[in-house]
Amino acid sequence: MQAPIIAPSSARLAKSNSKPFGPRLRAAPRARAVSVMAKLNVYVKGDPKTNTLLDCPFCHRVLLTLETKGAPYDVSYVDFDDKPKWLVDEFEGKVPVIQDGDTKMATAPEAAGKILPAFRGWLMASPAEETEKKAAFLAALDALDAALAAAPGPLFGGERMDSTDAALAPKLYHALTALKHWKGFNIYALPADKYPAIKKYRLALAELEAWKKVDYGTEAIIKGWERHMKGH
Ligand SMILES: N[C@@H](CCC(=O)N[C@@H](CS)C(=O)NCC(=O)O)C(=O)O
Repeated sequence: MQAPIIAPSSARLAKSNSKPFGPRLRAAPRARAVSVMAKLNVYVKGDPKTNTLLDCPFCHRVLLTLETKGAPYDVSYVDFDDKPKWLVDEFEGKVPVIQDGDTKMATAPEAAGKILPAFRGWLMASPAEETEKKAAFLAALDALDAALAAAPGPLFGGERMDSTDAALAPKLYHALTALKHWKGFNIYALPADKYPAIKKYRLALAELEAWKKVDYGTEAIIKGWERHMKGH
């Protein structure tokens, strides 16, 4: 079998993977920031019998990021012909899944990518769909809060925006503005323990010069969605 492409890490990957689905690593401390958290465990597409990394570009991305950041991590190889039940039940059978202590999550882009479709789904829901679409949006927001809580913080990119932030922040802005206007959904009216990472995220964004410079304002968002809702 071909050696993994990421040669320097392969020895470490293999060594750290003696028990692919065995008992968890030591529990992570409560804090979630990358700089202080316990070693992450990344579930990737691979062959657990030979500890070989296989061809998943999404896993590859996560591994490259961790390597580049120099963050310590373990790897668990997932045999696609014999996936663990939790992966199928909780993550549609998809990798990568990043485990931080007891928390398992899909990648940040995955959590971030669900916000816009879930928001549109709720905004445009027919009365019969309302409950289901609202629940789907709240689930997407929960997943985003968990992903953000595990990020360097307050942004995915730390103090500066990275490409995930640049893609996500405008969509989140639209979602929270339009849902407040049309559905009366206001995260700031919820208890403090609801969406704490998203609240921090938005505060941090509002302080950024880059954000302030190209902010078109909530009225423009409402006008824009008003047109979409009329079918434009
Ligand atoms: N949007 C996800 C995509 C993950 C994904 O689609 N992974 C593929 C492997 S490349 C997968 O696990 N597919 C399940 C299968 O083919 O059984 C991400 O960015 O992490």
